[in-house]
Amino acid sequence: TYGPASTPTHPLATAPVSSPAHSVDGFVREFLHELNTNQGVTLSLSSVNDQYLALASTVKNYLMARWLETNRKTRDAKVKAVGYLSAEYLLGRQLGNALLATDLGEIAHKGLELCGLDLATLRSQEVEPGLGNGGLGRLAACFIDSLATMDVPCIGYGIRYEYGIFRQTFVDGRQVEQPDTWLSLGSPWEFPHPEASVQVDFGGHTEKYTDDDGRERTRWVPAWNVLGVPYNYMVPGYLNGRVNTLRLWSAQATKAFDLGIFNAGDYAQAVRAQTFAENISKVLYPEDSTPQGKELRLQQQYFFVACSLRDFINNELEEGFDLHNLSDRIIFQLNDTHPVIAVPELMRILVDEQGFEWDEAWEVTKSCFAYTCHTLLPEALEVWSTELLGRLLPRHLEIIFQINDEFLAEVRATYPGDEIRARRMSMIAEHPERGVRMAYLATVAGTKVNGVAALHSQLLRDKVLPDFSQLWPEKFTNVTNGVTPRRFVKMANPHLSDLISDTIGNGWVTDLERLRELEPYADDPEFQDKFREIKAWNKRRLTSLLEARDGIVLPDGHLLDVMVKRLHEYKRQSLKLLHIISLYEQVVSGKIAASDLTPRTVVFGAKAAPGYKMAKDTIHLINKVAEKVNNDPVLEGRLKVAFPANYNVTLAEKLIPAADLSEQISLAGMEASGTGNMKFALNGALTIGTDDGANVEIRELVGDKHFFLFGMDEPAVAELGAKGYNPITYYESQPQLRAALDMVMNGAFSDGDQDMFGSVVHNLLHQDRFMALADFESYVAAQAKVEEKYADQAAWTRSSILNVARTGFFSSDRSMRDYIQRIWHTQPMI
Ligand code: GP0
Repeated sequence: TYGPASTPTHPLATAPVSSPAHSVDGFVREFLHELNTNQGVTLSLSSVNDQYLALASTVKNYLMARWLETNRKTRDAKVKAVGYLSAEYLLGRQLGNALLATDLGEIAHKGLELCGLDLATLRSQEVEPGLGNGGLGRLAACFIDSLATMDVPCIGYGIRYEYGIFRQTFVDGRQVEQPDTWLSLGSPWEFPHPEASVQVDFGGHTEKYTDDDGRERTRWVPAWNVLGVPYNYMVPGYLNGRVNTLRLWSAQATKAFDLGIFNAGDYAQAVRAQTFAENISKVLYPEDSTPQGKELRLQQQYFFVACSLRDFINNELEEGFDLHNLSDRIIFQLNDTHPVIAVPELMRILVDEQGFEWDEAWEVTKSCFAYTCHTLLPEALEVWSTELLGRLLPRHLEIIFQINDEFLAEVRATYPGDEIRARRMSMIAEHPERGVRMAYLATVAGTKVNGVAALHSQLLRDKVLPDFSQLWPEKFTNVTNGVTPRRFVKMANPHLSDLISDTIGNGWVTDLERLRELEPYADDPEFQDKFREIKAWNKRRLTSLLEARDGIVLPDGHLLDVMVKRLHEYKRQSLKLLHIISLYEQVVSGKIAASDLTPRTVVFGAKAAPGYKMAKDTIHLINKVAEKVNNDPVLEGRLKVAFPANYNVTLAEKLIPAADLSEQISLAGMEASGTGNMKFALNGALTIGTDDGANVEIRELVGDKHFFLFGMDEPAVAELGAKGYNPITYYESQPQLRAALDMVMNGAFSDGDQDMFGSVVHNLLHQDRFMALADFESYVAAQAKVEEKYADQAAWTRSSILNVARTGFFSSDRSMRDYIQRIWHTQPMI
């Protein structure tokens, strides 16, 4: 326990903490003070990193009083809070967001200028905390931003990975991963609290015993343990004085790490073994949508969840709360199945430690969790082998078995004689090995289960969890994802933000539906001109960045066509690539003149999971196509392919505002939601996309005329799948497609080597699980419509403005409102 050490007696100790003066002068004073006392340098001798660290501390000092006040206020109000449990938070850089939240941007700029320093230079010194893979982790970051801005008490719980998502480099066009050493130059945004560490147990066995009241009880006798050290991060609301907390856990060895070895007296071996414990929070698993079933991963999951529950419950007990009413105090939102082991953990705490009866504990547990599913891909649904689970967490496996037994009894009572159904619904899968279906456990335990876009939630009910939605229809709901307008419009697109604010006022930043008020300006030539000028400025900004960052030169005046997201077959980067190859092939073979092409630059950004061969081969092929296309004079500079390495949040903030065309081309029924799609539309890019995920809702909102729809819809995909899909028939019947694939096969992009991309082509021709070939014709036709529209700049700009005006729905503030109303039943503090 780590309560206050003493009751404060000095009057200053209870006086409100004050912030530095909100003025250029106050800022400079604070900054220099930080530089001197924290970095231990004078301005004249300081490095850029010193200056950045001092700047970060300065901004933190402005937030500190609000953070302390928020904590006090929330503690006193005794309201229900949200505990967001997520294995990933893809935060992006902190400094810009903190400046925005405190309205210190201008002041910092001027103050640093007076010191002879450039704010932009210091900002680019920050290494972003890449503690997530992609959409799922970035969503968590948007959500905690929105909750703080909406004055909702929330604590985000996660893992402080020492190495975040790998840094991607290209060697001869192939992806090579480098470790992400994001902590190496200092970590000014975190506050470690070793005194508040908690112990987490693993392994061992369970035993039965009779307690003093003569009750049969179970106890877990673990074999080893680690310490979880909390690191707190500030999560500032936008200009509202609220600062919530993100608490990330770091694993540290305990003094008695392996009880067995210590007892055997082998001191050296025991100390060596301790470093093993610290591996738990060492590195983020870089697989997106494809769990590896690795033991260390399960350790990570249990580690952060056990720390978080312990942390929250200890606080409750210290405040004298009755755990029977835990759901009046907290709702734990499970961000996918990664934290689902929290369910048996809470049961274990209540039953084994707090002496609850099983049924009593289950009532509490059932009301404290809700589950968000982020996928439809069967291979993305986590199943932990009972062998592994039982070895690592023997007591939890017992608890899961008991939850399952009672659940199946309920199923059998509801559907007497339907044993097939009971087996289908069991949390325990029997094949290919015995394992726990974490999504089923989450569904049974959660008060609510939600998908992340309307179509996804529908398919979740109908295809992934049909038996469950039949049994408990009211349990299922949808919350369409959203993105924070602070980071992705206000910060990322400053000139557009100014134009919007000049036109309709400031309110849109926290009430994004107000962008609707821009609609009347879509036809206004003067507004259109300004809007186009801003897009051009964003393109110039991107051009200088890519030149400095990657040595990539973007041509002027091109349509900027952007596809940025994880490399995954279902997202179909290969379809985009086939389009590029096809354009190139038509020029090379003389079917069209280069001068007939709409000048276009295609930008890719994508990381592949290190062990995902097909994804890595696709990256290789994109780079080889880029090399060829970019250097062939036959194209007269009208087609360019750029693939900057290491796409991350920082690059996204520059890339998205510059884009004209947003590629959202997954096979219908495969992308749960997408969130990049929302960021592009909000920044005025038009979407070319399938009827998938949140694309459906984007199209409905912006209107068909302002969206380039193509491809099969989900029912058509299902029908073709049922009929039997044979990709080779498309190759045989479509000359343009055939020519493009032949070009790859003949070694046009591999210096004549016909094997290099053999597996990619072979896969497309003979398997093509995500039906890229089936949608090729329709995709190419939609791209022709893109070109036609782009030729009419006024029409394009009008559509672009309407995309901004009509996509305010996709603010993560709205998502949070939906969670609050449909799932959490929490209240803002105001
Ligand atoms: C889904 F299953 N997502 C997973 C996963 O393991 N990782 C991940 O990032 C994504 C979906 O693919 C999404 O459609 C969705 O918008 C996002 O989760 C947030 O819900 C891609 O953006």
